[in-house]
Amino acid sequence: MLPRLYAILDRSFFSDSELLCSTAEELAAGGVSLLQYRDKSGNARQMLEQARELKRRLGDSVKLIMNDRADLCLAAGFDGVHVGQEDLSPEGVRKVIGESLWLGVSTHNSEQVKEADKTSADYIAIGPVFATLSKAHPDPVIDLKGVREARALTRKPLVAIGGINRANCRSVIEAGADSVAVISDLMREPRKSAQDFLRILG
Ligand code: TZP
Ligand code: MG
Repeated sequence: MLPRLYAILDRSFFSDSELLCSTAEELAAGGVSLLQYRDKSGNARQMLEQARELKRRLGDSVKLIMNDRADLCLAAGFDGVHVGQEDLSPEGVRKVIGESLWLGVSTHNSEQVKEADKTSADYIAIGPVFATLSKAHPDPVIDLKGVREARALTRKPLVAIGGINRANCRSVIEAGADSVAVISDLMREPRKSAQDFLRILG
């Protein structure tokens, strides 16, 4: 089962590796147990270095998911991969990572949810639920209605993403999501914000 809170560390929020890793440690101290590493602009070598550092500092206390890159997931000893609609297909990722590591797939509408439901994905992400500044060229917002529709289309664990904060996260779970993925509302005071989310999501 997925934890209620799925934290995403986006490289673009950090000036250096130390800050990224210490933020990850603060999130873990605040109760985060599932964390995605996301770097949309870095080169593969630097990403691997940073991912290994994260793994070294967090150990097995937090499940680590690599955005986009199955190869870097394996090389860094992560627990899974998260892919979007323009990355390797779920079947392609499975060939690389095998049966046991986690695979998550991003979707943005009902059609994509139905497709993802037929794959071996361990969870399906849906969004953006609300407006977000953390993603370049986001798909149209789906609102809580989109979360409800997605819920009706799959029995796989459902992660909602996009513009989710402490004020609206409860409504997203009530709309049928199992978990909320969050970038920006965890960045200011990571430990405290994680604690807040986990308390609110109970
Ligand atoms: N995919 C859909 S919205 C989004 C991603 C990666 C960004 C979510 O970031 P935030 O800051 O929690 O809105
Ligand atoms: Mg992607």
